[in-house]
Amino acid sequence: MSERKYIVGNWKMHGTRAMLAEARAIDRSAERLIKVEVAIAPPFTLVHACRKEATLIGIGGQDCHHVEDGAHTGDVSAAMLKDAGAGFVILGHSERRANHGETNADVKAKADAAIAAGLNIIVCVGETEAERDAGKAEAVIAKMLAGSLPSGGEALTEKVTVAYEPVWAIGSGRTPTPEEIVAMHTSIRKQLVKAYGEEGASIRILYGGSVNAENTRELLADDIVGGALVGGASLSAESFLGIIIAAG
Ligand code: G2H
Repeated sequence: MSERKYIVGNWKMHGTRAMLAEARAIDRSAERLIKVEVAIAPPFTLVHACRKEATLIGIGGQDCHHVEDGAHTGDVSAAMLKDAGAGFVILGHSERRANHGETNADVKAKADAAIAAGLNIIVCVGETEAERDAGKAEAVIAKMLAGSLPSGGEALTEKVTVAYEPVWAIGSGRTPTPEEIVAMHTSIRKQLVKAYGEEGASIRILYGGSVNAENTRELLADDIVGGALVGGASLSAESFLGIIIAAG
């Protein structure tokens, strides 16, 4: 692995203030791990506290609304996340798409709002098992990307990261083979160049789905895999640091 990998912990709906100790421990160790860029996305309620506890790693949100403020009970805007100390936001995670009916158009609107608010974005895409079995995975991902990426062209490329998370690999303990990951990342790279021109070649593409300390080295071995979006194994500093060390 020659490039600096980007390892992002997605805490999902896990964590009360007791979890701040994990953020602090990750942050202290991340200082020594200069070969790896590290970030965590805690629940909204912990974004500000994590930003205060952890000064070296990136802190982000897991979703945002597409308007800045208004009568949207229960929602949080990109500007609010930014104000709380977030530097990025994860958008279009398959759990948002499945549980909240988010469409590609919704994700794109959120992406545009996040960029306008000064946040970087991680746009998630992934096929279901049925789509993969039907040989449609690459076409499905291409459509998701075309519909979900923000407007604005190549000036945005350093603000955008794509996470490839096959739905069937999420929290299941199953992963694609390294060859399957490289094939999909290569396909995504082509789509990014199509969308953004040559600048699209520099957009980071992460793999996500059942990443752990044992499989990180193998799954991230190819340079085209820019890092990992990690769920369950990011919830303790010990297991997350195992992944960070393996990625470096
Ligand atoms: C995929 C991933 C993090 P996990 O959702 O985004 O979760 O590593 O638990 O499969």
